[in-house]
Amino acid sequence: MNSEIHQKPPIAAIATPVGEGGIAVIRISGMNAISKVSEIFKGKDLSKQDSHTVHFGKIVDKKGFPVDEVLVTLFHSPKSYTGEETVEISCHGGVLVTQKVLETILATGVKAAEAGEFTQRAFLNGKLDLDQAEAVADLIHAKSLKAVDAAHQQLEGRLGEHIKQFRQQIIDATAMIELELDFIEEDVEFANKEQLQKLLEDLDTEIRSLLETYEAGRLVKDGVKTVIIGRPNAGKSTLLNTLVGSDRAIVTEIAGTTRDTIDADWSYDGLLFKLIDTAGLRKTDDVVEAEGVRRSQKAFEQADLVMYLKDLSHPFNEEERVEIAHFQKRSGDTPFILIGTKADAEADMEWRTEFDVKISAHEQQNIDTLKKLLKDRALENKHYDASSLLVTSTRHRDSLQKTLEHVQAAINGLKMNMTGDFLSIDLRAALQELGAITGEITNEDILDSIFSRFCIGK
Ligand SMILES: Nc1nc2c(ncn2[C@@H]2O[C@H](COP(=O)(O)OP(=O)(O)OP(=O)(O)O)[C@@H](O)[C@H]2O)c(=O)[nH]1
Ligand SMILES: [Mg+2]
Repeated sequence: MNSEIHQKPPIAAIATPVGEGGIAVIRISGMNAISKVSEIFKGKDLSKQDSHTVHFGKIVDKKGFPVDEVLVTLFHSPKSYTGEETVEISCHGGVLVTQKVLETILATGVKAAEAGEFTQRAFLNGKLDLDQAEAVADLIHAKSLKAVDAAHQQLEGRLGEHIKQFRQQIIDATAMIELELDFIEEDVEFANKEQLQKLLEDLDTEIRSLLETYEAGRLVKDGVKTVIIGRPNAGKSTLLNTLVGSDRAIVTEIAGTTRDTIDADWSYDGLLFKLIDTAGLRKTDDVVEAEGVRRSQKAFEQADLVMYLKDLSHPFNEEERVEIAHFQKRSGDTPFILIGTKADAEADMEWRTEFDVKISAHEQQNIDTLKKLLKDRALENKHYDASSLLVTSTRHRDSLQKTLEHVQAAINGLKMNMTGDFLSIDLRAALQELGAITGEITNEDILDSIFSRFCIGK
């Protein structure tokens, strides 16, 4: 990491959420941040205090009127989040008082921070790699405990470690090639060809296995889009309500009650499910209902997990059998769970079929079994291991994918007896891609799009 700290002009922002609370924190970072705060602080002389100390005093405006009683925490450069001189003012947590403290500091000529500007400075000062900075945003936006775990792993630098190891392997390979290039005039046989090939093939395998975690990583980070489909009156909305534990959707005995898709977030065992209740599937002349059915189909197509519900209180008809087979087939690789509902009122079925689970929402039968099944099926065949690192970002996945392509090109080149200088081109391109993940090689656009995801004050 870069140890050279560059201090930019100071910026300030409210770092805590807007609203009423016990305290709020305003953060100021940049060159002379402490002396800027001293201009509006009545208490000890802050310029004479040590780093990592806390001081009680008052914020006063230009005319000397008190704004609030506060605690200020001082961080001398480079020992702060951004690496710059930093002050955190803890004031009373009212919306207006917090705003007033911020305005008072801005009136001294400190600039209001942009979204993610503190973290961007931390990155530019080498306090964090780019993937770690992204993990900070993921942590803030995490909506499930598993997403928090995944972000923590990345923040601790576990992805960075893998990338560094891959880079080292490529550098080793390049060194072997350069050795060959040095002796090319003397017509020396490429002694380490097999060794080089093995090194690159091992790298290929390792990148692949990291890439394979992306599907699970995406589900853990964004949640599992889980669609509930079936005929009208199958008990879809009842199941949604049962899972989320509230009357989110309207339930009636009238077939065709749900007209539009209804979304609800539900967490189970640390995993977020984005449940989507849909309009019952049937042919209809009702324009509104027909649009609802079209939306059900669309939700089905975008799902990560499908629950098809069949009302067990009615025997199957031919149309239903065709429909179930059709959806099962169209699900392809997306897990499809066939659920029998209203098990408390089960009718005689002529057509025996294997339900994954039979439930009764009214009598709470097998609801826990269903919940567990949802989690197992959502992550099955996704190379998910609770303790291992997951690739969760499309940006990282894309860079790893490109790295893999360059490594494969080098392997192919080697097999075709291409000369070392050709192989070096591919390996250098692979290094570039890996560098983009940790931020050693970046461009402005990427940085802007990454840091704009942050909230102001982070
Ligand atoms: N006996 C019994 N009835 C149930 C159960 N679950 C739902 N029902 C009833 O089935 C009827 C339809 O339930 P809904 O949840 O509205 O069904 P839906 O699939 O959302 O129906 P549409 O929105 O019209 O497509 C209601 O009268 C529910 O009370 C159950 O476990 N047992
Ligand atoms: Mg419904």
